[in-house]
Amino acid sequence: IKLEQELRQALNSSGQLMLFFQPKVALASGQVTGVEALLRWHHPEEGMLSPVEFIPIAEDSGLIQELGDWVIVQSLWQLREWQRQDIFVEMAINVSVKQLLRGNLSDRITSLVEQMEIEPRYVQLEVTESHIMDNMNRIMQQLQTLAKAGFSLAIDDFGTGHSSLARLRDLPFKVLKIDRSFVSNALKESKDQQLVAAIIDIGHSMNKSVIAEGIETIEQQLLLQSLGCDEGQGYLYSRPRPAKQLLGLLQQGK
Ligand code: G
Ligand code: G
Ligand code: NA
Ligand code: MN
Repeated sequence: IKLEQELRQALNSSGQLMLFFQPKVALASGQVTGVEALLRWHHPEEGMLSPVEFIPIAEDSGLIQELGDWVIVQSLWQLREWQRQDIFVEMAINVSVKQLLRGNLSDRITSLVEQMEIEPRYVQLEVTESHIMDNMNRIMQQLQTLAKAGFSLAIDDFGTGHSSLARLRDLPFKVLKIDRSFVSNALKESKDQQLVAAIIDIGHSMNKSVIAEGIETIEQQLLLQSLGCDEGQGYLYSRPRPAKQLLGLLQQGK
């Protein structure tokens, strides 16, 4: 309850909530293709809190709607700032299934990108696999509306949920993100390596682009490259950082 009240206050005051951004790179060229926005809460007493500590509280209390809106507005604002500096990358925003179930996400985000003069194809929404199948019908409808409006959709933490492959094929996801637990084990266990190879092939056979998260070493990068993975994300390229600290990296490829 205390954390919930404090989160409510954080939303109404300035400076406590902030977004960090982590680059995604094309494995073939090394070019930065996009960034993922990752929420941070600088709590006055507890210090920096990870979203895993407060997103569940936000989801249970309903605050996730307001918090999710804050994240969307801030990340679109940053995307527009970069575009003004002639930096065109995709902005990936994590959305909770609770935000999708509310039902008007597509309308709200569409009106925001219109106001800000951002093309929706630069905006990617990441939805965690494990929560999708629980509410399949309503979520399917929301995802289709978002895809029709031109947004790009990614299925996050793939491999940790229990998706039906038939359903997965029919959902309008453009991108499949392999959960980082598989990436970190791929070099240690040949079974995990085979699993990663299989996930990449499944993704491609469904016409999806595949990104591996949690790449920390050159060896992991080389392995994923050799398996035909399209993109990578992880500490090898950059930790999540404030926008200012990423400017150099984003300008490099230009
Ligand atoms: O760096 P990391 O600690 O940022 O993120 C931990 C988890 O929190 C990840 O599963 C990530 O997807 C999730 N997360 C980060 N930012 C957001 C956000 O803005 N909204 C939601 N719903 N989840 C987020
Ligand atoms: O669930 P989601 O995939 O959105 O989570 C992203 C999480 O992974 C964030 O907590 C982010 O800080 C973390 N992360 C990003 N890159 C790496 C990495 O290379 N190694 C590890 N261990 N964590 C990472
Ligand atoms: Na994510
Ligand atoms: Mn993930």
